Amino acid sequence: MLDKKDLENLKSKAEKAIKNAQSVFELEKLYRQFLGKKGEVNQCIKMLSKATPEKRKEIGKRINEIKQFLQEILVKKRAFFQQEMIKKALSEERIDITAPGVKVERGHLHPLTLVEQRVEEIFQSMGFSVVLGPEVETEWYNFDALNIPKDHPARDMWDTFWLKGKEPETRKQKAKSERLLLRTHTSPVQIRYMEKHNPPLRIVVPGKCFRHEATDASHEFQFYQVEGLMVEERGKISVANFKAVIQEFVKKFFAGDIKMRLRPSYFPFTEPSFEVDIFWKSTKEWAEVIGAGMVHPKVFKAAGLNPKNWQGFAFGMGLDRLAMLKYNIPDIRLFHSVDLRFLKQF
Ligand code: FA5
Repeated sequence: MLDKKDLENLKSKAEKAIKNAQSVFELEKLYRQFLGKKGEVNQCIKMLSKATPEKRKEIGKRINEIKQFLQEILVKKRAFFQQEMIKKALSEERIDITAPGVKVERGHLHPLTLVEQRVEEIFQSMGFSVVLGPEVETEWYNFDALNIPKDHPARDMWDTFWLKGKEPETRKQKAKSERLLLRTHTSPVQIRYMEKHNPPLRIVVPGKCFRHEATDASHEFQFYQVEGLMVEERGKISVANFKAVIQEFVKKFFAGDIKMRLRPSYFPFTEPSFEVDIFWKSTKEWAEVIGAGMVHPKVFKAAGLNPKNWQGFAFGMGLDRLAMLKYNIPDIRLFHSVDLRFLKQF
């Protein structure tokens, strides 16, 4: 038979268990064990039916007190767990607005692209248009039309990557060889452009060139040139114009005093020809940067223009060499080294 002592034992057992509960889940289990429909408190209530009326009143009252008490401490404990969870979440998810942000890394342009853009910008400001040409060229455009015939010793100036393809068959093809190669310079675009456009004209042609040669600090087998071509009516343009344009370019490109010299040279497609050297302060040496000259009459003829009417100058500058001078880069091979320590400096 249920007596007071059993009730007090139940109360202290439940109280202890609730106070020691370690989680909400445990608490829910204890609720079911003591206060649920089939829980221990309800069991006691059921047993009351067998008690005498006085006892039922007395013990019933105590059971209700205990039930209420257990419900209260359970609610308190549940609230405690909820507070703990909120505190934990707040401390973990706290946004510290004073903490320094994580810098988003932005990509940037390759130094050769930066130099190409700057070169284009300067020539555009002098009225030149930017024109492109194919990297895979025919023998005719790369050599013959530029007055560099087969078996001419001048061809040795340009060690060539030849591409597999059809050997010339028809007479037309023989006259204008369609043997394919990787262009060794940007000069073939002079012919391509003059075939389609009547002078006067001013163009610059940036682009990739390829030469079958050993690499060193200033030579790559793949590098960039910017071709320049300016054609006017005969008698209206001379070497003096070339010098003025190049001096203006160099002044703007290097933004300051830079020593430059013109040296006589030889190219089959210009007459007279010269080389432009720029003084490299860090090595105290002259660097060969631009090949140039007055367009050869045979080049005009090959492009379908009458050299009696037209005159002009052309030049081809090494873009990589310009970049080396501008940024003081000691070795041309760094451009394609994919070395982030190098690239991140620009
Ligand atoms: C030429 O290629 C001529 N087509 C330039 C020219 C154009 C002359 C129009 C007259 C009229 P050259 O081989 O010197 O010339 O090359 C011109 C420039 O390209 C050089 O001064 C140099 O700056 C660059 N260059 C040549 N070969 C390499 C190489 N292997 N690696 C890096 N730069 C090179």
